[in-house]
Amino acid sequence: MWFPDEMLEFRDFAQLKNCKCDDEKVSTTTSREQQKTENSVEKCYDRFQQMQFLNPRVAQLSRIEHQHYLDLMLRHLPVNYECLDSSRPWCVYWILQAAQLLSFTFDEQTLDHVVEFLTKCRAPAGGFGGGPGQYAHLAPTYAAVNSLCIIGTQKAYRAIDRDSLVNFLYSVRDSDGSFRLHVDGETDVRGAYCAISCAKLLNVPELHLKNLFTGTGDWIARCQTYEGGFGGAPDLEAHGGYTFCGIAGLALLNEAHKCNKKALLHWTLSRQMSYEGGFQGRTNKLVDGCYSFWVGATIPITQATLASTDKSMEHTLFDVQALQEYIILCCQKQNGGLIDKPGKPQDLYHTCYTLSGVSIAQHSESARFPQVLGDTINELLPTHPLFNIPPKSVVAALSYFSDNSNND
Ligand code: FPP
Ligand code: K
Ligand code: ZN
Repeated sequence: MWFPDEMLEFRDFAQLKNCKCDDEKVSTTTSREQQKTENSVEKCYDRFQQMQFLNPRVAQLSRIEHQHYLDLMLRHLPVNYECLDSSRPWCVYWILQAAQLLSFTFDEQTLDHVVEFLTKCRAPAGGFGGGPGQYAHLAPTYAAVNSLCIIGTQKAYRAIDRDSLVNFLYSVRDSDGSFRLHVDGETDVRGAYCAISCAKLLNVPELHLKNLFTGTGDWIARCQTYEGGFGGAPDLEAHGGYTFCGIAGLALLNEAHKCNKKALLHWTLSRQMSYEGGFQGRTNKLVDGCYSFWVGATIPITQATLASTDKSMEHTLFDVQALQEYIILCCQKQNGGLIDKPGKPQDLYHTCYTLSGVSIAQHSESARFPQVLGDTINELLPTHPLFNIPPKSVVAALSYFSDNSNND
């Protein structure tokens, strides 16, 4: 139990203005974009300072509106989602994960329909495709497995054919331990992470884990760059999305020692923007709400791998208050859904990953109570930083798929 007087208060935004970008009198496209973004964020912070006593709702997460948005989207996607036709299990996952963070549950019949839909996405030779009849691909396989484990019913677990899924994982593994996203497809660290995450969550037997992931930790470690973050593949630019995949993959394999953890921590902490409070995805780029999770989760994961040797790792090293300020004051749409940055439209991906990041910020502190900013209504349920599904769903899946169960 925690107490309201231990809640985090919003900072003094007037004072914060000193942290705005200084282009040192050299105006470039990058510095102009940065200033434009800071100005749009400043408007949100100014509005909050003017309104907070008149309308306390400006400091609140609009739970009802977000729930309504997610509910509507699960039933009917608007036509502009056509470009995500090969990512339909992702849409399902983003909705289910965001809803559970808000403690919003769908009725049983709806969830049964979701399970039936994901079953249709299953490929005959194992794994899931992006829609019914599509080829198996590691990304929708990860999204489908996570979705079914969030649903967590017998029906949902039975919709995962673990044996054929393992065969699919072998079919996309290369001899150096890297993974292609699909047969004959491209190789990047998303592939390795999705494969590892599915295999670990489904409690795949040790012998398969050994055969599937021999060399994978070394391959992932090769994706770490001189900056400290990870690129999509060896010799590519460090980026928050791939950095999450890299360290989460290594942590799940218990091979985090293969990368430079101190350099990684330094790089991730440097991604938090001094004025905006949210994270950027790479050096010299703009703040974006989705990195609240990709970078936000990387920090406690990396700290946990350092924890046994370093006392200072007991406290979250990023500014969990500033991150929540950015999401609550700058990334909510009035009619529901969350966004990348002010001026952008809401979408499911950003709704999932902004809320997931806020949950990480609130719960990763080893304090007795969650670090909730502003109003008690802003408290979200926790998420497992390595899988990004509820911790209780991880425990339940591991138990259902334990070796001695008769599910195969
Ligand atoms: C750059 O976009 C983004 C990428 C190159 C990919 C990022 C990767 C992820 C988000 C991870 C995906 C993870 C899984 C598990 C599938 P951009 O140039 O539009 O954005 P930026 O300016 O913020 O870099
Ligand atoms: K972006
Ligand atoms: Zn984004």
